[in-house]
Amino acid sequence: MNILLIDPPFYRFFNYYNRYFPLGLGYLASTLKKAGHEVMIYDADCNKNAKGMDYTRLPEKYRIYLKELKNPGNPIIKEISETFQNYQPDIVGITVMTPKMASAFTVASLAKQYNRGCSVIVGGPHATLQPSEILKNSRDVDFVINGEGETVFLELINSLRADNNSFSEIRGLSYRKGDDLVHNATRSFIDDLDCLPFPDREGLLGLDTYTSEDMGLLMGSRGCPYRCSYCATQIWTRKVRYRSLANILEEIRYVHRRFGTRQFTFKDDSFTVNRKRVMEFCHALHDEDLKINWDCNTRVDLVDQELLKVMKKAGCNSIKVGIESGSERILELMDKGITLERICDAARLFRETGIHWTTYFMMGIPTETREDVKKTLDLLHKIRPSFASIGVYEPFPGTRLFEIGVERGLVKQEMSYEDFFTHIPSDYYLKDIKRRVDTMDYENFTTMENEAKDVFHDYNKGIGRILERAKARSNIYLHNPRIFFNDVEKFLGWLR
Ligand code: B12
Ligand code: SF4
Repeated sequence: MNILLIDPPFYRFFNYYNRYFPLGLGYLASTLKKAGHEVMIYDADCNKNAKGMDYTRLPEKYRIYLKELKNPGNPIIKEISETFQNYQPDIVGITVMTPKMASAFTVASLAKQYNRGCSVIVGGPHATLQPSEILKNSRDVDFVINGEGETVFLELINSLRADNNSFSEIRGLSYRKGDDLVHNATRSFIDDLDCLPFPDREGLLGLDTYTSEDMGLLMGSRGCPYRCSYCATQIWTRKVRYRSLANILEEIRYVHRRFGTRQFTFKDDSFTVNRKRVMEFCHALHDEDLKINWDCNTRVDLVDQELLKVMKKAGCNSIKVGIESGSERILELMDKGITLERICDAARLFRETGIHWTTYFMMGIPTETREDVKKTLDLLHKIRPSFASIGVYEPFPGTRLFEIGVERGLVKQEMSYEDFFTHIPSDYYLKDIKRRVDTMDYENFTTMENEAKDVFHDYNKGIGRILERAKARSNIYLHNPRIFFNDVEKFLGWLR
């Protein structure tokens, strides 16, 4: 049985930079291969000739996306159909984050056009949160898998291969039985992450279009103990499960040797949540003397001077943190558990240590006012991060802020199929697209949004910012000039 795993196209429709190895599909592929199945990964969002980079401007182009999804002559749509014809899958697995739902439905429909008999299975964060909505909306989707996918997907594939139609015992699976929807019991999480094979990077179609850095994505833990009210990380639990350090180092060594990777990116939710472990990891990595760099995400309340110094010495050249807002009131509503004082302390630590740090901000939270947004802009200039981005809040199902939106009449619980093809992704789940916040009208909000994005764009354009980033990445530029030219191209696209 041929199995094709697909990350649906999205950024590619706008020619935006997107070359991230789909880690989740990589884990599924290696698990299935280990059990003797035939699998390929098709990253249909991989953009070989990307130009754009300023993601804050992306929503302005979403209309093109909705139009092109329905255009059978679009080169991306054609490429997907051709890939089905060439690879002849019996099973198509699609990964989906909420903003990619219309893309996922489109891929499912193309799969059924290629062969009505092939099974279409959807998994990933959005599938975990809205299984009923997906199955109700599309007859092209046969199964939805909730949560951590490795074991449940393998059981489903084995059952499909045996052709025994016995799905009722497979925990974590949702499907249709006649006109009814069946949701099997949930599945417990994998205890020992070391038992999973490394994600199957070699299984990617078009492997040579990725840079060595693209191959450097990895995850050392699953789960996050925090519960920020906007964050859709429910796919994992509050209990953090860790891979052993030996297992992580082995993957790093392997990827370094196989792809020449010198820049690794940890996609753990909060990399420094266990300080002792990070210290041990840094010492072990330093002793390996691989001359690699790495970056990670964490929180401002999970760093201190000693830790940052040790991380830097072990090759950490960039840290990303969510600041979200300059308004204490909004931070509280976000359940972020951080204060403005803590943010300023962390800013000082990052500057003193000389680590490149990127910050994420948000605006458009229900009840947010112009004064709150002004506080965010003031905070940006006060803390002066190496790079800063701001996005408009998008309500994701399964989050506390989503429920607050529902209570305030701003957000609806479910979307229809038509909604996904008539609403741009940043407006998903809004009851009225002209009512994002309940404190100001649409025109005022849009003006404020554009002003805020301009402030961030101008901030990032500063020559100091650009040099700071180049300095942080000088090691990989020296070893791989292609990455330098990629960065220049990304930067020029972003300037436009
Ligand atoms: C890396 C990453 C990205 C990369 C994507 C890289 C890639 N191609 O995978 C980039 C930077 C592009 C990205 C962008 C965005 N991201 Co993101 N991202 C992540 C992050 C940090 C790690 C993803 C990952 O690799 N996880 C590790 C693997 C092992 O897990 P996984 O992918 O979920 O896969 C497992 C299961 O979900 C399941 N599974 C997944 N797919 C499938 C498919 C099948 C068929 C089956 C059976 C099972 C299955 O099995 C896998 C193995 O257990 C997660 C946070 C997290 N901790 O997961 C957020 C996360 C997925 N992102 C999120 C968000 C919100 C975004 C953005 C909207 C942010 C923004 N505002 O721009 C954009 C959306 C882009 C888009 N248009 O779709 C949310 C998703 C929310 C949601 N409801 O969908 C998450 C959960 C972060 C969060 N805490 O809120 N992201
Ligand atoms: S935003 Fe970060 S810290 Fe907060 S719950 Fe999500 S992953 Fe955890």
